[in-house]
Amino acid sequence: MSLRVVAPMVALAAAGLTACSPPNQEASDVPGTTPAVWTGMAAPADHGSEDHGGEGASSRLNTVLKGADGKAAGTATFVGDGETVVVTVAANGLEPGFHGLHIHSVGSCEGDFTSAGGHLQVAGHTGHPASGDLPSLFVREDGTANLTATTDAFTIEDLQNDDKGTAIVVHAGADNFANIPTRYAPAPDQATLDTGDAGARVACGVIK
Ligand SMILES: [Cu+2]
Repeated sequence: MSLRVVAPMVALAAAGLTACSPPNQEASDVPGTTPAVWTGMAAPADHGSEDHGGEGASSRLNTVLKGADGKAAGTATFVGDGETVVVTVAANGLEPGFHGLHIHSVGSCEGDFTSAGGHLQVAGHTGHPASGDLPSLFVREDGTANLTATTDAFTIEDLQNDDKGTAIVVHAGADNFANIPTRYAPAPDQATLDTGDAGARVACGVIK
């Protein structure tokens, strides 16, 4: 088949696709359905040493995750370059499936972890997604999970806000990111907007 024949066919196919958009596909008008976060970037090279000062140096924070039973449940690291933060989580001992994952606004992981407060909002930011919203943690059948995500919604400095620090929290359930299509009226309530309905807190790590 010559190129001359192929080209019009491709054009036709493309036109056909556009015409076939589902007619009943409503766009959500709830802001915050697409977190300003993306995954898929390879984890940064780990040089196995503390960061070296000097120009272009990245800053790094580490935390150990504590499970609801008080046992170690993995680690999280945060590497910032001034504009983005690469979050790397390696967890274990969790229920398989998707779990909400957020930075919370208080560096405290006591009891049921409500001591960690609500989702982090950096200075001057309100609404959804919250600054601390992260892609969900997918736990495998063996209870382990690995995630690497890059965000520009907060900086390493934001994680060390004031003296209270922040915390990374894994929730018992999946996060809906307040993404409730309007056909499920009424609109999401404040609890959904604030929490994504991800349920109890099952692992927590203080970031300081
Ligand atoms: Cu949370």
